[in-house]
Amino acid sequence: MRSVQLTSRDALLVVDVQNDFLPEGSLAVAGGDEVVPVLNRYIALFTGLHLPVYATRDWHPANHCSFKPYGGIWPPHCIAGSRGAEFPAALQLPRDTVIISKATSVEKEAYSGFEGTDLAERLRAAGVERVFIGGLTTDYCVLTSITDAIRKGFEAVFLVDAIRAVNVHPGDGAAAVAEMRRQGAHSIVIADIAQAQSTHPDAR
Ligand code: VGL
Ligand code: ZN
Repeated sequence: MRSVQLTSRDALLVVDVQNDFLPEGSLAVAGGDEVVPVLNRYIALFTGLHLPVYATRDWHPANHCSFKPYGGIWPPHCIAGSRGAEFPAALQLPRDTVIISKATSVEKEAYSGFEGTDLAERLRAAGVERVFIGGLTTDYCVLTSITDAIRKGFEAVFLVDAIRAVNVHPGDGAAAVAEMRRQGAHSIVIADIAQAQSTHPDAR
């Protein structure tokens, strides 16, 4: 998309931007911290137009099945209530952000923010038709959230400048981007959001 006009049917969904996915965290994602300032700019644009912001968080029990000691593939991360599960202090989520916790039961993995949550119902109840998705990680929770958003009837847009991949296998992130496009998701960068008109009436 080259230029997007935000409307009252739009929402921002910040996926799993949590300390454990940042470079110092237990499941460190390369460049994970770099999404924070960019997401802050998206957040400012959405809140400036009184559009809702949603944030998912991985919120695992300490013995979650996705953790290596319990048969999973990941180091323990985002344990509910821990420091690592918190949103980074630099992430400027608005006070009224709708927080969606996921993968909260021991025996179930859930990458998508829609899986095992009421996210779709809450978006629909708010009149949302198009969801702009950024955060971590491109190849897991962003990809699966885009897939589910489309499957559940939303228009889905991913924020290419505000996502990073864990890349368990090299190229996973690039493959996920291609897959999201194949599924019909559009992608934008921050400069694609039309915003100049309101602040600079003579901007062209
Ligand atoms: C995620 C790996 C494990 C993610 C969550 O948020 O993409 N990745 N749990
Ligand atoms: Zn997880």
